[in-house]
Amino acid sequence: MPDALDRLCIDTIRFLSVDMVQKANSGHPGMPLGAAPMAYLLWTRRLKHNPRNPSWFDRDRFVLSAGHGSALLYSLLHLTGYDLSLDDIKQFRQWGSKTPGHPERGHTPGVEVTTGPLGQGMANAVGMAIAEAELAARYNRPDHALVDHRTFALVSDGDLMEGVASEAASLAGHLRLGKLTCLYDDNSITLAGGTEITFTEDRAARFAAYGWHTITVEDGNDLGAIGRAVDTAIAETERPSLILVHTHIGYGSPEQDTFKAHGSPLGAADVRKTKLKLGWPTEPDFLVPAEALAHFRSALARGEADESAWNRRCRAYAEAFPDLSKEFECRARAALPPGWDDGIPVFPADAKGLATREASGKIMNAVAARLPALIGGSADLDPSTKTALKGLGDFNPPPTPATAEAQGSDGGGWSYAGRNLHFGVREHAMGAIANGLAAHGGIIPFDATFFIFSDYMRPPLRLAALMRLHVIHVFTHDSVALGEDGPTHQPVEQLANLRAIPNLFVIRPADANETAAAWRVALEMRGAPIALVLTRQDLPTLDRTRYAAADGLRRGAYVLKDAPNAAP
Ligand SMILES: Cc1ncc(C[n+]2csc(CCOP(=O)(O)OP(=O)(O)O)c2C)c(N)n1
Repeated sequence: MPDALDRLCIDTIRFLSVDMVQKANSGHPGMPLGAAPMAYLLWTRRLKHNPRNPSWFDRDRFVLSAGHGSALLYSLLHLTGYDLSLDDIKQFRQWGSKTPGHPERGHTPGVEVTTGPLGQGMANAVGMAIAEAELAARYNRPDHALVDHRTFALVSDGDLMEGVASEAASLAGHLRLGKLTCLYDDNSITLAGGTEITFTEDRAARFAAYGWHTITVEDGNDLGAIGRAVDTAIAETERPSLILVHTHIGYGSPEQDTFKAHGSPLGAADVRKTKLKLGWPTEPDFLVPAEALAHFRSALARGEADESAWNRRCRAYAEAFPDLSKEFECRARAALPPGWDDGIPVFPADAKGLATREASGKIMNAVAARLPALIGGSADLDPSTKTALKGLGDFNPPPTPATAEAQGSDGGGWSYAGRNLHFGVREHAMGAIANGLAAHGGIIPFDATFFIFSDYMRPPLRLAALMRLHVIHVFTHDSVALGEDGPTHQPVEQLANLRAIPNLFVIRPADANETAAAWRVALEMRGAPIALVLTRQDLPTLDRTRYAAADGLRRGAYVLKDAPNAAP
């Protein structure tokens, strides 16, 4: 059981969160009340982070997948010393504040991803764990662990009910992402009722079947048990871990264990009752006892020491492996290496021409060797989307007899250093995992599928646009010339649909040289996702000595050829 200081700190999180929701008269008090102990333990004893530098590359990543519990995250950020003041906390859910209703990447220091649409964060976390595994495999050397961090996610019933979480968890289990740990706030309550009316499968057995390691903590207030579970998860390097922590939504409040505690302020009278019940002073609101704050703020010294130690490791690495170090540093800065585009082909004029998917595949393969950050794959469609990076390895756990003989290799061996991601037929998770790869940093992710199946990816497409993530989507089999598959495979409204998403750049090149220009735009882009919409059928390659240059595409539209007498 927690000692007095632990208890004081946990209750500080609880009541900061409750007071935030109460003052805003809006928000979700139930989850922070129940999940505060696991959050406290993780953030003060296990999470490697530096509150003074939220973008430190080798920090552990923490994703609050249950974004409605944002008050919990803001409490942790404030208390451990991020640039988020008590005044910011008091402005919860107000227009223009740093503490919006759901966590927003790029808006609040320390928020890794925008969450709120349930299930997405968990899949983002899978992407982050893939990013870490790839970077570690490519750059780490014996005695030089340049990349060595974990990904933690706090997930709820709603997260685990969403299909995207199942897709992502299935892939994570297959990939044996041992540095991924999900803490599941297993409280048997959702927004509109108890889980007994909708969600009764054995979750531990389900995740075990995906290939996860599962641990159950019977009492979500038992810090010792939570700590042991997290340590067991960390020690398990071969499988991702799901820690099922039994908690009580709205812990200590008159609404405890009811769905009423999920998403409504407790009300002044019940806030008071809850404080009295848990032995907390009823006044003032937003109380942060000095002793608790001092304890939380020890994260600052720990974080600075951890980051300094990493900086020393980076210097030693740079001496031992100067070329690799430069390459890593370039990736970490999200820069394009000099000469990255030297190999982009110029396609000669040709009346028959080629499909823009074909041109795209040639362009990708022409730049990939010089651009190690370019990593991605398709939802089981590379032969059609032409997105395989040939000879650059297949991302999978280190070879086993099964994978050594496996079909579908793009060449270059099966390992975590492989740059071809095989997403399987999982478009929704593919999009969300790509967001996680981009949010992690060091990776320019691409994904690919038939244009029609972008419909299966709309939630992560929209979130990437909101988060300003650099993700490249390759959508092929555009137009009526998609082939013989019929109306189910026919994109009709998809182009207008994607173009309606603010901050998603949609490019539909008209020939091979425009495809090259489109890939330049896509790779040089910062702070936005791009969709390249490509054909299955051949398109004539225009004669650019007679028509305007293809890089007019950069302007969004350009005059290819003036009408005679300038009268179209
Ligand atoms: C995709 C999606 N659908 C619906 C919602 C609305 N919503 C917010 S929280 C929630 C469920 C809450 O249950 P749980 O995840 O168990 O959280 P808890 O009640 O334990 O806080 C729902 C349906 C959402 N945020 N995202």
